[in-house]
Amino acid sequence: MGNVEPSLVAQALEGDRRALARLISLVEDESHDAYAALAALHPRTGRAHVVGVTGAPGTGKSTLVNELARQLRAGGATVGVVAVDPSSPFTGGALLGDRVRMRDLVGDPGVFVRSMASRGNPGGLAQATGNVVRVLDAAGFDTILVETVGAGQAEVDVAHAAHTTVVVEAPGLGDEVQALKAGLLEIADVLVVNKADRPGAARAAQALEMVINGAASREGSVSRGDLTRMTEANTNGWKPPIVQTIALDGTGVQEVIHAVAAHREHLHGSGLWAGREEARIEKELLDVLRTELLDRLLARVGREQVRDLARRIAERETDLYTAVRTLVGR
Ligand SMILES: Nc1nc2c(ncn2[C@@H]2O[C@H](COP(=O)(O)OP(=O)(O)OP(=O)(O)O)[C@@H](O)[C@H]2O)c(=O)[nH]1
Ligand SMILES: [Mg+2]
Repeated sequence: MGNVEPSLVAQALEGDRRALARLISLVEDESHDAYAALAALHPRTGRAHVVGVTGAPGTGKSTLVNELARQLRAGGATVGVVAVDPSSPFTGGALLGDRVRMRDLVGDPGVFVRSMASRGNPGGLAQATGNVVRVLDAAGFDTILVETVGAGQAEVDVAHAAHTTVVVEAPGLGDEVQALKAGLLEIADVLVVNKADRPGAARAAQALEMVINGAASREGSVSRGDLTRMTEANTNGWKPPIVQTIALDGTGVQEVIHAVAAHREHLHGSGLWAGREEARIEKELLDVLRTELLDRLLARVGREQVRDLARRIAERETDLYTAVRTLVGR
């Protein structure tokens, strides 16, 4: 471990916000110092409730996360926010949402907000986000909200790595159930129809209700594959509640908080919490291992040889699998 790290970890855990911000930057970059810091933090992790918030662009995720943070805070909980989204108003670690409401949060030691770019993390987005969440967990934040745009698979994976996944819908985006199209419904533990002040919210909620209940098969609007996956997702005895919200003024947000808390109780009560933790850790372990082994191999054989083999495959001198065998050895 580098000289500075032990004190940096200690300071961050004691509530020094600048140390916390520096520690987060350190683990985002996945340097050697980062590994040491993460090892030191590990025994203190595993206490936070990690809540993923995802959905189509513009559905109001950031606004909802702001309001969730504010209302959770009002209830006495401490809250960490990780916004994985370059277009997020959480730019530069500052809360720039609704300024009047945010004034309640700015300067509050019980809230910490961090935004991160969705590109440019060496070990991938999931790994970098996981590391940032671990730091906030160790620092003692009760709930950690992770906002991602449900656009690409990487973003969806990040949201799904949470204990509880909230999928946000909104009416008037040209599609009644956007989350269904994006493959997000099957990962939803709580469904939010935001912008309930707009026409079409009740209809969107009804459409979701039908999908959840499987009744939509008769409407012909949902494919059999979607339904099968939904049913499988629900065999653990949890039916995702559908909550209508107006994130702009906080309407319905307490209900989301209750639904999220109920899901946590469900995970604990059914023994699923430990199972999810282990599955998540196993996946992380494999991801890190994959990155590490690839790095080692590339350090040994060199990029040049990989490029050369790619050229030879393209020219039909060799094939993909023979090339891989050549690279990894017998
Ligand atoms: N009418 C209405 N507008 C809302 C509501 N919640 C959010 N908005 C508005 O919707 C727009 C998008 O809100 P954001 O919170 O940035 O949405 P987002 O899902 O985080 O957007 P991306 O991160 O870019 O995908 C903003 O103009 C918000 O003010 C709501 O409940 N009602
Ligand atoms: Mg956003």
